[in-house]
Parts: sequence; C-alpha cells; structure tokens
Amino acid sequence: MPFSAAAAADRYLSLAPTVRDALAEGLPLVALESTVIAHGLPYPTNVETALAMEEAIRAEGAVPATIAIGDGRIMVGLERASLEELATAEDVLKVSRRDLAFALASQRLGATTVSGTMLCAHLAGIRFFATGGIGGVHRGGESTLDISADLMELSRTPVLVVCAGAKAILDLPRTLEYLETQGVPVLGWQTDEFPAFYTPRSGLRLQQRVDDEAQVAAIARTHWDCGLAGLLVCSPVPAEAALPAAQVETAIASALSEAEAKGIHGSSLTPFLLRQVAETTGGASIEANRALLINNARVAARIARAYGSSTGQL
Ligand code: PSU
Ligand code: MN
Repeated sequence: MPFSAAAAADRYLSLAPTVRDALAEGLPLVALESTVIAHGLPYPTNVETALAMEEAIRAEGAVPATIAIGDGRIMVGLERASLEELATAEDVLKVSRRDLAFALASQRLGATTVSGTMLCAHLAGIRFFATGGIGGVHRGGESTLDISADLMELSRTPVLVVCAGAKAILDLPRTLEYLETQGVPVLGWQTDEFPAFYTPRSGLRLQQRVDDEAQVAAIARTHWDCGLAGLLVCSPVPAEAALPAAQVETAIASALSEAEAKGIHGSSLTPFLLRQVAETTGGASIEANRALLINNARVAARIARAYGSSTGQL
C-alpha cells in the first residue's frame, strides 16, 4: 500500500485529550522533545524542567505536546506518570528518524531527539517545537561523518524549531555551513550571532535577525507557502544564566578528550559529552540548560500564537 500520512497517524499516534482538542479547535501548539528528559538532564531536574516548559507554554496561551514513544505508539502529550518513567527508566531508546520504526515495532520506551520529535510533530499536525540545543556537525565530523540527523530533518520536515543554538562540543562553523547547504533558514532571535548554548555568543554572524514573533510567523508562513521545510530560530541563553565562555571551553576540551580515550562514538557521544560537562562545571551547566529550555518554550509559544493570526506580510 502506498504511504499515507493519515493512515500512519491513525495507526501510530496517541494524542492526549488536550492535544486532540487543541488540534480540533485550531489552538496554537508547541511540541517538546523527550531525549533531553531521558538522556540530557539528571533526575529530578529533568522532570521539573519538562513540567516548567509545559507551564511556560500554557502561560503564553498555547498548548504543550511533549512527544515520546511507548507501547508501539507515538505519544503526543504526556501524562505525569509517563514523564516520570522516561525520566527514571534505564534503557530508554534514543529515537531519531533512523530509530522510529525499531522503537515502535519493538514496543520499547523511547525518547525522541530533535529529528524524531520533528517527524512525529509533523505527523500529528504540529508546526512549532521548542528544544535546548540541536545536534550538529561534530568536531572532526569532516572525517568521521558524525553529523546529527537533526540537520537533515530540518531540511525535509516543515516544523519550526526554537533552540539556543548548538553546543560548542560541536563544530559550530561547519554546522552552520551544513544548514545553509540544506536550505534551512537560521534566524537569530533578537541577536546577530549564532548562540552557543551555554553562552549567548559564538562569534559566528547570522544573516537573518528577527526581533519579534510576528516577524517570525510571517517568515514561517511564507516558507511553508513556498513548499519549503524546517526553520531554526536561535534564542540565546538568558544573560543571568549564561556560563563564562572560558569555563565552557575547558569543560568541553576535557569532555572531548575523555570521549576519545574511552572510544565513545555514535548516538552515545552527545549524552556522554553532556554528562561530562555537567560534572566539570559542578552542575552550573545544568542550571543554564534549564533556564534556556524554559525560555525557548516561551518564545516558541509566542511564535505559535502569532502564527495563528499571521497574514504572511513582513
Ligand atoms: N544537545 C543538547 N542537549 C540534548 C541534545 C542535544 O544540548 O539533549 C539531544 C537532542 O535531543 C538532539 C540530540 O536532537 O541530542 C542529538 O543527538 P545526536 O548528536 O546523536 O544526533
Ligand atoms: Mn551522531
């Protein structure tokens, strides 16, 4: 049988009642990923942060939809119990595009990455998504070819992702080059620079700055009217939660050499590097991560709301 998105949605999606109602009524929705809950932050900060992101979205008048995989279904909108399970269970699969069918068919518990979440949000009809940092081209990626599936997903799936840039554990200049090659708009939210996750600046200039949600909504509508796919909105970490750049560089350098010494690669590399950085910064990185996630949730909700009344005029 030929692929039909509606049939796939029927068969695999489990929408929470709040999400189903919001879709039916045309209310603004914001998707949230679950890899950051299962693999990106320690317990109980992960649960607290996930709930605080949902609350920030509601406070802006939009509806949150945290996405994960369980019992052979794509869950869109999580109950508190599922959130707790994801946050504490061992062996939660990390689900990017590659892993979706395996996770569904094997009935395993899975946490979706940026690429997995975009894909599932699109199946559910959700266009806006807030995360912390996207994956990118890893340092040395020109020879290892370790390039996150997140970048390719942005080039093929029409979802707007709000992030705080990408971590300097990655090769940021090559990440931006790759996004340009793939035709992904990278919009600086009230900034002229690509943010570097823990720090607001990377020294890399962006071509396209946006200053309010109406402007972003108009660009997104135009992009999608033209049949194009994903967009990235980069919102810097709030100044009061940013880490000193020197501290971040030292922590990253030691995390990278530790990963190399232990031969860690593939999908375990990002979670390993994140844990190492948290350890060497004495948890300061976790506080920054929490603050920027909540901030991004708020920005995404404002954009989703503005999109509801956008005409496509800049
Ligand atoms: N960057 C972060 N925190 C995260 C991730 C990335 O600062 O939790 C997660 C996201 O879910 C992202 C994924 O989509 O890691 C990328 O993994 P990989 O590098 O294996 O593609
Ligand atoms: Mn990778």
